[in-house]
Amino acid sequence: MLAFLSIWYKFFIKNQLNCFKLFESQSILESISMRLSNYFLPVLKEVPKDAEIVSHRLMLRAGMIRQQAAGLYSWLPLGFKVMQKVQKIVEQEQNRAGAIELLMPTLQPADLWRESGRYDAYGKEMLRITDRGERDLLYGPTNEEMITDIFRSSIKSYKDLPLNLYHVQWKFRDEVRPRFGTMRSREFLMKDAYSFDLNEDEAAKSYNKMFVAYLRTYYRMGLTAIPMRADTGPIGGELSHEFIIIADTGESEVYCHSDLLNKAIPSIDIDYNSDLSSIIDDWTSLFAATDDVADVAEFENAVPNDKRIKARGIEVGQLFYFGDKYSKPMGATVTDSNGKEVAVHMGSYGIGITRIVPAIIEASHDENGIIWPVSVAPFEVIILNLRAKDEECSKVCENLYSELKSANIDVLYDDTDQGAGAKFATADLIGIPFQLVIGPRGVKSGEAEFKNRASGEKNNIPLSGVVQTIVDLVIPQRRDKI
Ligand code: 5CA
Repeated sequence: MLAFLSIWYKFFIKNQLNCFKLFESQSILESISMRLSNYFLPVLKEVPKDAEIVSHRLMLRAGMIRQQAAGLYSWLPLGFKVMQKVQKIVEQEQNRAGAIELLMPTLQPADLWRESGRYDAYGKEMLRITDRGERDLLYGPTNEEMITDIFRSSIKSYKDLPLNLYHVQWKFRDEVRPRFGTMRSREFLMKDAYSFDLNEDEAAKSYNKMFVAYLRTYYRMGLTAIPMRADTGPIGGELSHEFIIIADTGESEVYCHSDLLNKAIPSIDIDYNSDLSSIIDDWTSLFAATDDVADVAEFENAVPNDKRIKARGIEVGQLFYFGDKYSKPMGATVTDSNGKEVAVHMGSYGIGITRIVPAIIEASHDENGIIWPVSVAPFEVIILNLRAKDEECSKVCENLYSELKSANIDVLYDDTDQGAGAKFATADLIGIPFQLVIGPRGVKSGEAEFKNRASGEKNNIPLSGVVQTIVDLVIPQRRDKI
C-alpha cells in the first residue's frame, strides 16, 4: 500500500510540475518536436567546394539550405525553423516598440517608383517585369514608395501621427555578386518598418524607438550588434546607423570603441513612450562608424589606442531618417494643428532576417559545427539513443522525449539506428545546445550523459533529474523575459 501511494504521489507531483511548466514558458514558436527518423535532414559529409565562408559551408552541410540558382535558396526544415525563430523575435520587438505589422506584395507597379524618381535611378539591381497587359512591374527591393502610397490614401491629419508600419516580406536585388550563401543573396527576407511623423523632432523619437528595439532584438538572438554611423546609399537621407556584428568574414570595414562590445541592453520593461534620447546618446557618444563615413584621423583622436577596434563587420540591420524625400514628391501630407498642409517626415528601418542566420553562425561555431544560442536554436535539446534496437534504451528515450515535450522544450530525438560516432558528429554539426546521450550502460546505472554543446562540458545526471536540469538551463537562455 505504501509503495502504491509513493508511486501515485510521484506521478501526481510530476504532473503538477509539468502543468506548471506548460504555462511558465514556451519556445518562441509552437513547439514542433521531432523524431529524426521522421524528419528531413539531408546533412552532407563532404565540405562543399564553392562555399567560401564558414557559415555558408555549415548551412549546406547541416542541411539547412539548398541553392536553386545564383543567389536563390530553398530553406530546408532545419534552416527554416531557425529563420522562423529569428523572424518571431524581430516581430515581438517591433510590436513592443509600437510598430504595427501588415503585409505588402512582392511585386510592385513601376508607376509608384516613377513618382519618387527611383525607377530609373535604381539601375540594374532592380528586377523589372512586364505582365500580360504590358504593365511595368518590379520585384520590390524595398518598400518606401508603396508604404507612402498606403499612408497618403488614408491619413490626412496630424492627429493620426505618429505611425510606424512594418512587414516581413521577400525582397529581390539583382546583386552583381551574390555570394556567401544567404548572407548576400538576390532574394532575401527582410523586415522593413516605416515611420511617419509631423516634424523632425517627432521623427527623431520614432528613430530612437527603433534604435532601442534593434539593440534588444539582436541581444535576444545572442548577438553583439553595434550601431555605427553609416552611409545612406540608394535609400537616401542624412542620418543612418548600421547594426554591425564584428566578424572576419564581414563585408564592411568598421571602426569603433571597444567599450561598445559590453554595453548594457535596455530591458523588457523599457517604456517606449518615455524619452529614450539618453540611451541613444550613451551609445552614440563613443566612436563607431563604417568605412564609408569614418574619418580615420577622428577615430584615432577620439579613441585611446588600447580601445580601438578596426575590424570587418556584417551589417544585420540599418536605420534611416530621410525627412520628406518620398512624402514630398508623392504628396503624403497631413494638416497640422494650424490647418496647414505639411509633408510628413519619414524613416525606414530594415533587418535582414535571412542574413542574420549565417551571421549568428559566423559568431558562434567551432571546428565541429554550429553552436546555436538557445533563443534561435532549431531544437533546444537532442536525445541521442545509442542503441535504438535495445528495448530498455528506447523506453528511456521515449519517456524523456515525451516528458521534455510536455515541459514545452523543443526536442529532436535521434531514434535512428546509425552508429554512435555518426550520431555525435551530426548532433555537433547541427549545433543543438544540449545533448542527452542514452546508452545501455547509463540505462543500467539510471543515468544520462549530458553535454553542453557550447562549452563541451559533459557530465552524468540521474534520469529522474534530466527534465528539470534541461528546463532550468533552457528557460533563462530563451531570453524572452529579459
Ligand atoms: N528600406 C531600407 C530599410 S527598411 C532598406 O532597404 N535598407 S537596407 O538596404 O539596408 O537593407 C536592410 C537589411 O537587409 C540590411 O541591413 C541587410 O541586413 C539586409 N540585406 C540587404 N541586402 C541583402 C542581401 N543581398 N542579402 C541578404 N540580406 C540583405
